[in-house]
Amino acid sequence: MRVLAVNDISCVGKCSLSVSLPIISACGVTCDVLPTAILSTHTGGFEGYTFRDLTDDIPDIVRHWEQLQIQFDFLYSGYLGSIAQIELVQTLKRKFLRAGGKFIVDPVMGDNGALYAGFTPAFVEKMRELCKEADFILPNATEACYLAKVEYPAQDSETLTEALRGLCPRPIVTGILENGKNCVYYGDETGVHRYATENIDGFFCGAGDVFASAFTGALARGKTEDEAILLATDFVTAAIRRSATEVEDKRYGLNFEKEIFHFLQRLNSKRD
Ligand code: PXL
Repeated sequence: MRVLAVNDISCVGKCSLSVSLPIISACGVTCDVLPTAILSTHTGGFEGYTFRDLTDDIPDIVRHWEQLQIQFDFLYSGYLGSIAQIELVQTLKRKFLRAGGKFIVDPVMGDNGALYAGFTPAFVEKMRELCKEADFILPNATEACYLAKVEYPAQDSETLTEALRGLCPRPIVTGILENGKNCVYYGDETGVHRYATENIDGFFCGAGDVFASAFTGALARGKTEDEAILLATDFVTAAIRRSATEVEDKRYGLNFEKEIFHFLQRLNSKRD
């Protein structure tokens, strides 16, 4: 199995490709990468970060891959820096995702009710278009509200998830706080389902990327969507639990590394 991860490289801060590569590779799946930008750190709380946009490099990369006739089983897109990059991902899907391959979109745009630095309503509109081409979308609660055009926080998570089914057949909404639990709501043709886990206070940049990478890796290993959601949620929860005490400055991301082993034990167990 071969995954193409399209995401930025944030040199420091453990998010995006810095977490996708180790997690997807550890799943026993090839993780090829297309970096969309290189930043000195992610944008979540650091001042003065650098940002090199790699959009202009992508057409030559695409041409070379066309010569090699590369095909991917999974296309997973994360942080995209511009509308032009969303259009490039649409091109990548057309050219390189094999027939029957799966397209997973993590519509990285915001958190805590607000868009991240640099994102605009026009970007949200374009991201909505990309979501319409996806097999799975993985918004957090904030991104789900922007995509569904409802005020944050949504009053009813089931209705929110159902509304997203108008964009994509399988929306998976993460980070919904309900009665002291951290919930994932996900929808399919049979309805809307919920997986609730322990909530641990504290915001960690990159948690969504750890979830999306583990979910993609587990799907690529042949797990069902339900199984992949459970495995990815439990992995992120364990990493957050550990990081709540181990990581003083939350901007530096999750200590997910020591939880990979347990995640893989479950991934590789026949019973899961
Ligand atoms: O984890 C999401 C993310 C990815 N990439 C960059 C970010 C963020 C969140 O802030 O800034 C560059």
